[in-house]
Amino acid sequence: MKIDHVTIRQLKMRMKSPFVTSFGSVQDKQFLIVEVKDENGLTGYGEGVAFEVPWYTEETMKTSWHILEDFLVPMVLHKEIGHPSEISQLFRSIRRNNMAKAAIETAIWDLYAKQNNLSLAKALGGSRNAIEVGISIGIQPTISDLYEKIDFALKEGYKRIKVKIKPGLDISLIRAIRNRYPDIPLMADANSSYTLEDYPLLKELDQYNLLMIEQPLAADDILEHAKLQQQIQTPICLDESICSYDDAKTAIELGSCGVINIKYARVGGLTEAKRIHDLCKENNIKVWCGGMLEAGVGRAHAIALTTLSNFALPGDTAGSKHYWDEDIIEPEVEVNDGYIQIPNEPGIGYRINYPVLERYTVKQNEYK
Ligand code: OSB
Ligand code: MG
Repeated sequence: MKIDHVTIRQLKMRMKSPFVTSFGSVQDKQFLIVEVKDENGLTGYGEGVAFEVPWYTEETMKTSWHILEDFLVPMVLHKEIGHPSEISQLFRSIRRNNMAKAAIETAIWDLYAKQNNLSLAKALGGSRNAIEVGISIGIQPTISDLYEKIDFALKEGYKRIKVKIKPGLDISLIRAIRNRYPDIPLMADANSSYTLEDYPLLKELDQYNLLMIEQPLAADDILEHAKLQQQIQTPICLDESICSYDDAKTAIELGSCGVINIKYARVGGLTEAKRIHDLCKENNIKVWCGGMLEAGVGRAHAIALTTLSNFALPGDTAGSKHYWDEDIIEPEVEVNDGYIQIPNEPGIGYRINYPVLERYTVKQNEYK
């Protein structure tokens, strides 16, 4: 295939409520939408999910724009591309910048699937017709706000609840949740806010029957997570630490985790995400699909990825209306009784809602 035309758009969309973690808060979300167009005018879309502030990984929305414009777009524009699975190799001379890479790699996957009249899920080798989803609830102003959010999520049918913890808001929070909801599938995400010295506290969490604890230690650590995992029963799930297939291999060999949260954007695209999925499958490591507070395009890619067989645990890909008053796709992503139905239409399977896309676009550039 050949890409004749690329458009990068910067969007600014207000989330229904601020999402708060141990490191910061997002409400006015800025992100990128990349459109690739072939010689027949067929288009594919990807989302650049890096935040404005580099609190989660080192990338930001602005670094993504720079890396796309100055390096990645020129590497694919007017070049003969055999298959989208070759793109990550093509980008290997550019170090890291995985979210920038994923923004255009996923767009090329969408375009490829459309050219071949296949759903993206099928093109990736997925087989499910529906996926089970959970929900991630950010840090709330008060415990009663948190209860309200959990009650609502359970009523909507979400299959597991994830809450954020941080030093000072951990044991007492989890104890309170467990007292009120003794049996719900529950997990906690620390977003790298502890150190190995907090071991006694993390050990104490073992009594609360958590499905897992996500990313307790540093974002770039794999070794100390292995030391911690030896001493606690609750499975560790790695998120920030796993940026590539090689990271996943290291973590598995060291015994750093029992579970991996796969985000295609954190690892540079769908091809690398699938490789990590396959590696985990061979090694009996469970995986689930994480989220980056995506708008519809990024969400659609996550949903397609989740149809692969080893995504055995519910992910964080909640429905559009959990985040947005209006999403940039139609139909919006809908969750019924904790399930999302996989669309059969070619590509990501959701159409772009152009009036909405344009309303939220604050900057745009074309490359041809
Ligand atoms: O750590 O998984 C995380 C949101 C932004 C950045 C990092 C994380 C999250 C979430 C929410 O937990 C995921 C979502 O609902 O998209
Ligand atoms: Mg996380």
